[in-house]
Amino acid sequence: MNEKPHEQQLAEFEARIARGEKVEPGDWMPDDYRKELIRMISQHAHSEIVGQLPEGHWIPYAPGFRRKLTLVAKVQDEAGHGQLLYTAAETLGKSREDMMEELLTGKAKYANVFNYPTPTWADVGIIGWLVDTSAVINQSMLAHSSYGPYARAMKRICYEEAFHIKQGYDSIVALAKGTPEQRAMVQEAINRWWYPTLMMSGPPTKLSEHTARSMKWKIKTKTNEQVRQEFIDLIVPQIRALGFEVPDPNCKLNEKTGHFDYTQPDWEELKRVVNGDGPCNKERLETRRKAHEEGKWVREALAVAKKKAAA
Ligand code: BYC
Repeated sequence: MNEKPHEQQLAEFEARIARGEKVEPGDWMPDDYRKELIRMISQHAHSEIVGQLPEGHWIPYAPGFRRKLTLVAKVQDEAGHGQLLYTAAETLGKSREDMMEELLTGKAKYANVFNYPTPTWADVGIIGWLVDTSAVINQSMLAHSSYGPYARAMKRICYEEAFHIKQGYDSIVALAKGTPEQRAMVQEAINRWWYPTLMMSGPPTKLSEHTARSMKWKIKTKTNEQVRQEFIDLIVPQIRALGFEVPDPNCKLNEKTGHFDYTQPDWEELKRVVNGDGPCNKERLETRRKAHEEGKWVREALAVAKKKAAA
């Protein structure tokens, strides 16, 4: 048992963080650090498994065998990411059952973007291209997080997500080379996803409750705005290179800053959507509840096997 006074433990913990050391599961950590990580990692895990649904919906309708195979593989990867992240959160003392309960009862948050519909095949490509690009920029930052299991999970996840971007981009390029109707379908999907994707990086610092604390302990190493700006600076030239438009008349390269200016998303919409009132929240949770119910026999079988092994 560690008998050191709390102040000393905290000072030693913060000195380790300042030296760039990783914090590991059995190490002493402040309660707020643990809580902050559980909140963020469990939300992230939920985002992965709810994030399977908008694209998963298109698996039966994917145009052709190769596109279907790639989409199946991508959607399966997201389940694997959820698995890694739930395990990382468990190392902090939160049970998977509790996390699942919070998701299925609507108490937990997950990424705003997955509460929007995917009415056309182009939406699937746009998720891979835009949403996954935004995710990778954020997650490459989180790969330097001070908590070892989270940082290591991010490395693996970013590797796979980078491939998902290619999958999305490739299907968009195919549509971009297609008929005027196919190009119009892409432009409409860009219009639908632009602002939700900008919201994905989180609200600006003045509205962000957690950024200051997360950055102090290097859970995050960049603000939400920094991550969003990196995304915009990378994606705007790509969108324009394919001959599509960014649906924001204020989106222009600012010669002074070297970055693109842009119109802020509607932060009230983000609040509504992440608190359960988006276009697809009910449908997404319903689908997850059904999947959870259908997987009950697997959990029961595993529990019996575990009990037998322990006997
Ligand atoms: N969506 O103080 P703030 C993927 C919440 S999945 C939902 O700035 P923070 C993929 C926030 O949680 C990858 N909620 O918070 C999967 C907080 O609420 P609580 C998803 C949001 O944590 C399948 C409140 O608003 N990535 O790539 O400093 C298929 C105040 O916000 C959002 C991650 O999960 C949002 N966009 O920053 C395809 C990355 N924004 O907890 C692709 C990990 C804010 O106080 N998470 N909120 O009730 C993060 O990096 C950060 O948690 C956020 C928010 C940037 C999202």
